[in-house]
Amino acid sequence: MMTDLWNTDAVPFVGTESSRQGLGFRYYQADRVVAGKPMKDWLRFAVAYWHTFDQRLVDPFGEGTATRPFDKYTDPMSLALAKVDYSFEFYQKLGVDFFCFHDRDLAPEGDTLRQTNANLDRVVDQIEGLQKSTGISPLWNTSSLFTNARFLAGAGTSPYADVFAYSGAQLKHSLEIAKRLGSQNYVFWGGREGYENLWNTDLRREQDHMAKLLQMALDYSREIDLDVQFLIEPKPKEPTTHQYDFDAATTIAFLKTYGLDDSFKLNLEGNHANLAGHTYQHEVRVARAAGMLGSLDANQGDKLLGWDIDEFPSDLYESTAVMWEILDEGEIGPRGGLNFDSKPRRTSFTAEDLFQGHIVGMDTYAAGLLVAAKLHEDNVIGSMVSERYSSYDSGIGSEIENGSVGLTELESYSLDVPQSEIIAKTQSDRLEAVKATIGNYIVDTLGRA
Ligand code: XUL
Ligand code: CO
Repeated sequence: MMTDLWNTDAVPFVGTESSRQGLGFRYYQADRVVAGKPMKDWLRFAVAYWHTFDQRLVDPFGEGTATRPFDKYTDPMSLALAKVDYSFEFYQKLGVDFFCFHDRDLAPEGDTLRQTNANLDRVVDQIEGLQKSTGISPLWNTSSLFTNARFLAGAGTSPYADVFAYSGAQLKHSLEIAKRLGSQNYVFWGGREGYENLWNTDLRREQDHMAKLLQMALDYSREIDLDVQFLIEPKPKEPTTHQYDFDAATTIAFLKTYGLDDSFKLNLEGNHANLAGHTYQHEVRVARAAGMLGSLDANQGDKLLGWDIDEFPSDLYESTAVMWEILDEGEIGPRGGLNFDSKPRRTSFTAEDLFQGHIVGMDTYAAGLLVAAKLHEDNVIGSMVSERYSSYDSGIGSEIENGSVGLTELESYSLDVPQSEIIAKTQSDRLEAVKATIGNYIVDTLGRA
């Protein structure tokens, strides 16, 4: 179907000859095999519909600046249908196999849910047709249970039962769309599932209600035989002062409290990790430790801004760290991928900037994959970490791990040992050298890529 709606060529691979960034991939080659798998299978890139096709680049102080080739459509339904054509050509030109969307990204709301669903179904018909002819499909979809004014105090956690009811009804249709379009995952980001202030909040009751909504989604997915991996996307704050899915650890505890941990995994986002006071790598590692890594929203924040600016990722140190985790895990998640929950800056307002942002993001993660593969190949991290914990492999360490000793045995083991002997069992972590080694691997690996 490749027409020329965007007035842009398909993005070529240009390699690393020139250091100047242009509209070509320096590192990403879909079929290049790295650590036993083609790059496209490690990375499984997805384009976020809301940022790339809907976002006008507004901020709290200013109107949108974006210029898009579909701006000529003024009627909301004609625009919605046209955008689908533009979106599929965009995926094809970029060479990505997946996209992600909220229900409300696709079509305008009507006065009733019935009318809204009818608008949505027309657009989904169009998507279904293009999926068939291109093979491009949703990595995940979700329901926007936070944009409309009815969700001012939350959806599943709203104090108003009619809003909860509407949320469930809206969610039902999103699950049906997931089935129809063959989404691989279904995401819940609790956009307003938190509180502004504790004085007027029944925190326990709100969390019980949230768990109920998630359970209803699981029940209905069984009823319609929907085969998706359910994901929760943690974020600590914004829009509410405190969001219940604060970070990976809090979300895991919530899922375990309500017995939902077998049915959900996590979709982790770089900028959200920073807002929670964590690195992206931390969030991925916490999810891995709990066996709950599901998928990734690839973006980054700004060190100087304390809000969710969703920049395209360009930080090689961060992408190396994240891809190291993924290589160590063997995959992003059973059905995971890298969704660019990213938008160009407000000053980068042209259609070409949309391509440029994705190219930079894809190259940043492809470069991270190359560096991480080399770190794995040379067993740089693995040998350092196993050496650091080797005292648990035998003697008192293995007795601690296998549970054959208690405090009494530890006391007799330690009571008369001189301080100097205990201190002599510790070693320098050489952390400065470790950090420099990662930097050296980035420079050296990419220099030879
Ligand atoms: C908001 C955010 C969302 C989710 C999907 O910060 O990340 O776009 O990814 O609702
Ligand atoms: Co996100």
